[in-house]
Amino acid sequence: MNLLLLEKAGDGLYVIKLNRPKQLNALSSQLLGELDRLLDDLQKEDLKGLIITGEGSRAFAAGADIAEMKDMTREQAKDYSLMGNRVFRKIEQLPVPVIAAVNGYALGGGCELALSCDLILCDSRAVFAQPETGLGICPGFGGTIRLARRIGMQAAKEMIFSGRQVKADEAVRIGLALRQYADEDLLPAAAQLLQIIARNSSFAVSAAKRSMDRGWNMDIGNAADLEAECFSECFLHADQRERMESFLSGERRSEKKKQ
Ligand code: CO8
Repeated sequence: MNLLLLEKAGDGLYVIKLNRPKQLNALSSQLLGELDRLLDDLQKEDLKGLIITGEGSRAFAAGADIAEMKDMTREQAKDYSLMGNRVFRKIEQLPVPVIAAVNGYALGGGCELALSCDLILCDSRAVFAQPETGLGICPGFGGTIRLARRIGMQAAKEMIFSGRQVKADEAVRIGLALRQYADEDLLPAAAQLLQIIARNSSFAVSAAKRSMDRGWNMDIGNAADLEAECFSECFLHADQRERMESFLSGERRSEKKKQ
């Protein structure tokens, strides 16, 4: 069985669906391997944006595969953690916007997968949690790193120490998810957002992503230097001149008024 499904959501816009619905899309090492290869393949295409979601009506992903993990040695557990971290880092570093469309459970590794995406949109069934400590482990696919960056250290510690489930309304309130949609509206809304972003210069969006992500952990001085780099690189691209010329000629303003 193919553990991933790939669909198009527009020109250069793709949807990856995790496809193990009977296991609530648990992230087996086989699934992670397929995801790793698919991300490489997509980067050879004219990739402009990506949505990651879960197949079926119950889960985005209910975590790493517990059946696979149960009898692991320390070395195997480390390899599994490193593999998940490498794939999620690849998602995070894609030079295009990535949206997690969380449809149902996003638990453990599922929540960590969503956190590696730029934006998290969810439906009304969404449930986020880091239940690992209840299983005798700590998060191992980036949760101890990215959750605090998204919602703050104290709220992240509460989620990770307690394993408490956070439902859609609360997830939006605490900034874990950006917005909540009716179940059937989630994927169209994610696709529409990518289409809106794709009207802008993909080079400029990528420069902004790079500056924001890399600058996050820098002091303000170094982050400002990095921003100047990213900003000035935009002037090497034809988009900048074309778009500014078109603005000044009035073309762009009349186009915007029509939208
Ligand atoms: N792994 C493997 N199988 C799973 C998982 C999972 N994470 N989650 C669900 N399944 C399977 C169930 O075993 C069941 O299979 P079967 O039908 O063959 O018995 C099927 O999916 C349906 O699940 P349930 O019968 O349990 O469905 P319920 O509606 O009763 O419950 C829940 C749904 C609440 C989502 C429940 O399935 C659950 O609690 N799942 C586990 C959630 C969890 O603890 N996730 C965290 C896992 S640990 C993790 O993600 C660590 C990440 C870092 C790893 C680092 C590498 C070392």
